Amino acid sequence: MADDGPVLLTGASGALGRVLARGLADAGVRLVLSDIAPFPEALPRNARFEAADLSDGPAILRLAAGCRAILHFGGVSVERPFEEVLGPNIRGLHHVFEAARHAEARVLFASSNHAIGFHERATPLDVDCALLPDGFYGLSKAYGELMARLYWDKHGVESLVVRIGSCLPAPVDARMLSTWLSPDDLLQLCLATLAAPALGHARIWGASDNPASFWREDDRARIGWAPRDSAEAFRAQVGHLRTDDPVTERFQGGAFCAQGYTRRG
Ligand code: 15L
Repeated sequence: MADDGPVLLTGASGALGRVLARGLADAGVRLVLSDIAPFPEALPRNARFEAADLSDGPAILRLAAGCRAILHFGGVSVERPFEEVLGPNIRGLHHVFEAARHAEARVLFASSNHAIGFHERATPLDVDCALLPDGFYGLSKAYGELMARLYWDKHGVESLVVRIGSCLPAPVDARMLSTWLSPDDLLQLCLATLAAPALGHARIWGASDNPASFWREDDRARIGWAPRDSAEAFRAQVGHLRTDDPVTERFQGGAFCAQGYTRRG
């Protein structure tokens, strides 16, 4: 993809957003950063910041105008009541894809393993597995994945759906030996998404090269990305860190599945 315009990064003030803003700027990407919260550190070079609420359609259209890509990391990122998820993750997602359509920009949609969280850990999954959201947050990610598909089929908006596992500096429990995505592998994925000559609509598992992964086939070959890190290096530190909650330990989504769980049997 020709470097003929800046890239809009939503959710720029969050933990992942800040890492990506720095890394992308260091790689020479011109950035429009946005978040509902102020950017809490010095702006990277070649970046400007504009605060915006994802629920504000005209603001998102304005921000994306002239951008070649939208890296969409904004919105609610943990399980919350439906009414709190609705504005940023449901309406906001529509605004992001409408903005991409108008700007003729490609989209990287940061989905989550919580779109498929109710699959059992013992069941290895390919990326085309059934969507089994584990809460309203996961449901909004499943909706986002389908939104990406709709905008490709109907409007030709290119997109990469990344079903992110656990993107933290290091795994913090045994589950993350399966789900961890290193921040550097994520950065390389964003750069590959921007560089891919043709993206079409692709879906990949956002996880490092973890031998204990729950996940198998996806579309990564199409964008030329291969993770370089592995959670296995942390096994000695976190391999014993399990909960005593059977729902958390049974399903891929872990503690998100157990939140508000009332099913008997
Ligand atoms: C997510 O989607 C969350 O945004 C993050 O906070 C982690 O909890 C991660 O999933 C996970 O499943 O570990």
